[in-house]
Amino acid sequence: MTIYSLEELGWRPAFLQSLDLDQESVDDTARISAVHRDTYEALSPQGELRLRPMPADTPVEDRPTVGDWVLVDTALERPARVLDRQTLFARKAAGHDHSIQLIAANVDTAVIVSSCNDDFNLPRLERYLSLVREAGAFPVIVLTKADLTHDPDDYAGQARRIAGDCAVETLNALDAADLAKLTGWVGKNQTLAFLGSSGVGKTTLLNALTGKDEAVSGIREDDAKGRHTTRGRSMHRMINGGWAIDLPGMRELALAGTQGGLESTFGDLLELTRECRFSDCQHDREPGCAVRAAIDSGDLDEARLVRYRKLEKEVEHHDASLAQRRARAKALGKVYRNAKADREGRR
Ligand SMILES: Nc1nc2c(ncn2[C@@H]2O[C@H](COP(=O)(O)OP(=O)(O)OP(=O)(O)O)[C@@H](O)[C@H]2O)c(=O)[nH]1
Ligand SMILES: [Mg+2]
Repeated sequence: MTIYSLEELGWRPAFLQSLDLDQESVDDTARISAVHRDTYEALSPQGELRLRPMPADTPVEDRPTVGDWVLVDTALERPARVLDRQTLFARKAAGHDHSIQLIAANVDTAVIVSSCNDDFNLPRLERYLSLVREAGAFPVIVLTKADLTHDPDDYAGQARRIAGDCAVETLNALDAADLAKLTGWVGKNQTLAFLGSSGVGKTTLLNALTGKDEAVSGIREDDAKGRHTTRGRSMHRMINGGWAIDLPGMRELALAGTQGGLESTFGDLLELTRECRFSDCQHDREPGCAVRAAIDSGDLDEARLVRYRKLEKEVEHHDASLAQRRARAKALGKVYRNAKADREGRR
């Protein structure tokens, strides 16, 4: 068993701020390296730990996800709490209750993986970019399977048009020489995570960077969809130092509370809207509309405006529903507290 120092595990001085050093010790911290249904695996300078789940009533946001630093309750062998996160990937959980699902935490670089085949999809790339920018991580778009197309540059060109200042690389994940295109993006003791649909080569890339042999499997020939080979979330040491997080392929990525991420992903478009004559311009037929002018001149793809509106609506809807849900929960909490106070004769 290899033991890693706090620094090697990705510890940053900023995490100290979330410890109460009078009562809590850095020696009791650990980093979550895998999340299972009923246990967590964690790494600390003391070695590998297996931790029990937190109490069932712990809110989702307060439960650890892969990459999290936790303070360990050594007596109960479970995380006592999660230290403040530097970055957090979260999405709207499936279903209608607007709850959040945590994906990974404390990631420095997010590799958004798609392939030079039918998986390639600009709206999806824009979703991932918004998620990563909202999380505060550094995005890189990697288009795998460049060896299976005649024109990888065409895919790269399309991605670059929506990527802003995010780099776009095309590569063959099975070719070791191509991996140099990736390693430049990962600093010492930093954490990298692979995001993308099933079958795009996330685990293939992770295996190449870590020397591990995690399961990969072929995709369906007819529609290039993967088989959801990776089921869990786990963090692995890379050969050159640092950590790589493998995640299951995402079937859908519904955005939640990513207004800021959306704004930076569509910065070019928002810049244009500021040049419109009317501040409340809807970019339909108003005179002096800079967005329409850019569409007419071919500088802006109209589809990008449509996609922005769709995502904006999605995020606003989620935020509004969440605010409503919180208000209801707060009101309900007040009812309970008053009822309790009544029972105890305090009112
Ligand atoms: N030719 C070629 N095959 C690739 C490339 N990248 C990945 N593959 C193959 O694509 C298939 C899927 O790769 P995985 O690494 O399992 O994909 P994944 O993204 O981890 O998929 P899930 O775990 O299901 O989310 C495997 O058969 C890989 O060998 C590439 O750049 N070129
Ligand atoms: Mg995988």
